[in-house]
Amino acid sequence: MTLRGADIVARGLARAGTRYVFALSGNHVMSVFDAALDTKLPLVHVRHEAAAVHMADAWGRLTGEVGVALVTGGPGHANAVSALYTALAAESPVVLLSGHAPISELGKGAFQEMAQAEMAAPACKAAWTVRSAQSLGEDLARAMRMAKSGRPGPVHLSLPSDLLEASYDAGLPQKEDFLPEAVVTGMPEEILAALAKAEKPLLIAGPALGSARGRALLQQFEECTRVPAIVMESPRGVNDPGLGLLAEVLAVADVVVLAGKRRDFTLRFGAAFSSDCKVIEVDGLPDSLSARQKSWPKSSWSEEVRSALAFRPAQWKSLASKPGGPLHPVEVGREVQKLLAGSEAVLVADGGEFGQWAQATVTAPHRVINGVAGSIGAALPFAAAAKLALPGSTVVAMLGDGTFGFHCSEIDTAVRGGLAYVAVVGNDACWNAEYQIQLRSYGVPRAHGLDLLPTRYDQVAAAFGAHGEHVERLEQLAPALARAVGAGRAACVNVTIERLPAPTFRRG
Ligand SMILES: Cc1ncc(C[n+]2csc(CCOP(=O)(O)OP(=O)(O)O)c2C)c(N)n1
Repeated sequence: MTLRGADIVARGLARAGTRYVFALSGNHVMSVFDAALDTKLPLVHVRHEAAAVHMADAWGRLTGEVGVALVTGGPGHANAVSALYTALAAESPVVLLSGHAPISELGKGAFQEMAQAEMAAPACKAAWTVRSAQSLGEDLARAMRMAKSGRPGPVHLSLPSDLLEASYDAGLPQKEDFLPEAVVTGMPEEILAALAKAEKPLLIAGPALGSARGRALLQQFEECTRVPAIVMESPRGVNDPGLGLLAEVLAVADVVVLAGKRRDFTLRFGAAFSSDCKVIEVDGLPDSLSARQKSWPKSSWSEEVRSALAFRPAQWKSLASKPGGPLHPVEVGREVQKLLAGSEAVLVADGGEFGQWAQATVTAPHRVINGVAGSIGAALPFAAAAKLALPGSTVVAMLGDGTFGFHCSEIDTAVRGGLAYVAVVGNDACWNAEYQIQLRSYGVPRAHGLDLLPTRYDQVAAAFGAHGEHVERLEQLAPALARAVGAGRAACVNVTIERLPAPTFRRG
């Protein structure tokens, strides 16, 4: 069968079961745009290449399928690279396909020629340039397999435009060729034995288990063993405000299994545990079947841990914003929580201090946060992809005003695509997380340069065709959120909030 290289890519993606390709056009990949027409592969055309990767990332986290991004070569590819780092730290299965200068012109000063694979490599599980038409199909299948095999993560493939545009007598990889390699699950018997003998055992999982499916698996393990299982996926590590008094729990644990969780800065490189705590690192997942064969001691430890993680200051219940505004972030969280009751609801949280308040005050069955990478800006692409992945769900993104600026043009993508989410912008006219660092580290007189304008982001959103709401006082919030949810299209609720440091928890 004679096919263009671009057809091999488009048909290969379709055969792999790819439901959407998050793309930004450019000379090097127009042949793939053309080929996508014949395979009916839907392209979600975004406004910045990083947003394409962020959307593929959220898709990967929420569906467990490989999220595919397609961008052009050179600067288009370079724009996409920073978003790979977020996907890498979140252990999200992503494939970035970037067009590339033609092989026949390399080294001669080709248009947008760049060492693309080398540039992407540090932010990927693997990155390479396709070298021949014969290997194109297998390269694609290998990239898709690698993204999902073992610990998931992003894989990059550069596609020289001459290989895409020429025709070959070539076969396509089979469906099975795209499937991930079988993962060895289960935990060695001696690790289960160490947990069973411990008085205060913990299982700490890495971000790959932060999905709804991963959390269900951990819950099964916890129900069967009574060993508390905790996912750590926040850049604030032991101070993750979504995990209450986690630091206290870690400090008294006697056996900790790190399941696919690195002993990195989020665990203070191990200093979060007491010196006599036994810490075991393992890559396998907890397997409740083999765990079920053991007898597990009864104790109150797992309840103690659950209540520590759920700890929030008692005064939050009665906390009120100043009359006439601005709003306290706890009150914003309280109202947003009411929207997220559905079984498929999604919370996206991003940005500095407001993102932390969001995670401390709001829970949802699905959660997409900026993750261990701690990179801000992805909220709006995340929210759009979440609505595509779970079309029947309520999707709420809570983000800071600085963060809004990174990808606000993706509101256009959401409006064009009919993707109805609600973005709640905590507007304190400041890059507050960094402002708080200045206050803490250098003192009030040396705080400078971090103010933003109290911009009407609701009007920015409205200009892109979304629904806009502006909230300055508490009594305006609930009706504004209700109108935003009811708008049936992307909506932005711009809320004037107090400029507060993120919450940290102490007992008493
Ligand atoms: C890509 C990237 N750039 C810069 C930073 C540093 N940073 C972290 S939080 C923050 C401020 C965020 O401001 P905003 O979104 O308004 O939220 P706020 O802290 O005000 O609630 C900055 C600049 C980062 N983490 N990631």
